[in-house]
Amino acid sequence: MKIVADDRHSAHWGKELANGVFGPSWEQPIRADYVDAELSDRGFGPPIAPATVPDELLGNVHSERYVRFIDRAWERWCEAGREESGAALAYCWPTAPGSDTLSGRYAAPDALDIDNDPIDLLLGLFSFAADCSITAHTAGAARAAASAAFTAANILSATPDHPVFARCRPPGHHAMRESFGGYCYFSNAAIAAQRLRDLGAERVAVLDVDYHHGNGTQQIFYDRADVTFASIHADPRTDFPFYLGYADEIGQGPGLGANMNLPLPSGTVFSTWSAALDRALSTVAGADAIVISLGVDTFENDPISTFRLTSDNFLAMGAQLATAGLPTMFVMEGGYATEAIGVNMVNVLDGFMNG
Ligand code: OKP
Ligand code: ZN
Repeated sequence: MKIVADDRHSAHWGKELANGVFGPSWEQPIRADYVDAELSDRGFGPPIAPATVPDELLGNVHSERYVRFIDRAWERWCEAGREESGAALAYCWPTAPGSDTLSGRYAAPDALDIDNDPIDLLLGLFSFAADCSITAHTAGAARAAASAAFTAANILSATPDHPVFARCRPPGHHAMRESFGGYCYFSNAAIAAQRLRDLGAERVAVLDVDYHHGNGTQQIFYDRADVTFASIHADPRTDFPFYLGYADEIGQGPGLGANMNLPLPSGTVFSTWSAALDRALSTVAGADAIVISLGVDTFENDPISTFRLTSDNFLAMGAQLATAGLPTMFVMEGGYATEAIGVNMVNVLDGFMNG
């Protein structure tokens, strides 16, 4: 398996509003260090340095104005005299008028000015959750993660028989076309899927096994038939992102039938989870390539999750994913039991290769 990773993530450590307290995010730099160490210990790598994701691709999967906002937000925050706070956070969000909760699309003003409109207006417009903020090094890290996913897609396209793992940080699957949240800024998996399409794959599947619903990736492809999205996750009635991820979200327009959500209850163990994976695999069958959004926050000791997968279950998960028999790349998403994330993440890769 080929590994794509670099260290530009390390200066990004956002703050999150959790339980009324604005403090350090669960999504912290050491997560990647544990994964890198475990990869190296178990003979994966050495890591390949990513090529830079083109602005055109970022602006296509997201939008040019959103990418510019992510690039400029910290400077705008500092211009407002708030550098001491350490992280830029929204406090006012657009609500019902003109918004469409299901698609995640809302009517943003056309004449937005990223350099001059109030930073609080822009932060609210371009985010959906207060667990996610922007620091001095966020844009660089988010671009590096997107670059890793882009590069992994390039490699997979050139050598489809060789699986690839993009060790992305920050994660991506919550990032919508024009909205950050859930520790995510750019949808790394969507960028990889679009890149595979651009390189000639006719149908790409994104399979999201993170504990949380991949609302961003879903939204980006919701009306498209060429990218199928399937996700196994905690019931959004009880877990983030709450407002998307229900089983009746099945795509729309040309994308009708190309979206599958498999929400599972709190306390889910691997036998149940694995049966859901079989269902998800049946919908991705026939794709030319598969992008797996790999979060290991389904782990029994994850501090913000309630599923009960064991470290050994991740080996079995990898082996089960391999039964799809498709050109496969992995994009790293969540996992917050930091000291176990390396073992759990690499167990999936090991099970996939050797299961
Ligand atoms: C990102 B990824 C609890 C956490 C609030 C929600 C979870 C974001 C998960 N205070 N943040 O899907 O792993
Ligand atoms: Zn997650």
